[in-house]
Amino acid sequence: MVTAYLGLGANLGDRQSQLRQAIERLNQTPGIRVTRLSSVYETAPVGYLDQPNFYNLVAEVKTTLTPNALLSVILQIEQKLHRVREVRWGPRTIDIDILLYGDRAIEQDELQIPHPRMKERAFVLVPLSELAGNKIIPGTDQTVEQWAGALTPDQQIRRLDLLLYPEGLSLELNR
Ligand code: GSY
Repeated sequence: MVTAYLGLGANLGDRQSQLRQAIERLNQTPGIRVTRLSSVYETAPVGYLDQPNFYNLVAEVKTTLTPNALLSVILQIEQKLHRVREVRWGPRTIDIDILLYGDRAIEQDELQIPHPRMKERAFVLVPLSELAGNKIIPGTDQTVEQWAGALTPDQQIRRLDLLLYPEGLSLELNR
């Protein structure tokens, strides 16, 4: 069983619902258990700027899947949620990135872990700090919190007072 951290983002349609559906599908997949969620943040787009703000969060999962099997589950979930991705870096109903997978470092064409751009992104480092601030990012000698402290202040990010799982909505976390 490996602990992995996934970055989730949505900026089309009902962003809260997209995130919730993605989390539920992950948690329903054999070999994946969603164990903790960060707060949800509203974040200004990075990269391609002419698009709506994102809702971002990080999910901690425990998994028996290999990194490549986890990636293929993620791609299926993105497709099922009708991800629209006409512009590279452009708007999407849902985007799920594998940020960290245990302490592994992986360099394949289709899969790089740690996620290659995570160290510069407030929308990743700020929510990830809530769950794994003391974790060293493999391939570097600094923790998630240290990387977060080195971010430039220009990236707009706002923690939302939003409960993704209000009472009555079922996600059997820690099952
Ligand atoms: O890599 C994730 C997709 N993405 C995002 C995102 O999730 N949030 C923000 N704020 N900007 C982004 N640019 C891209 S690409």
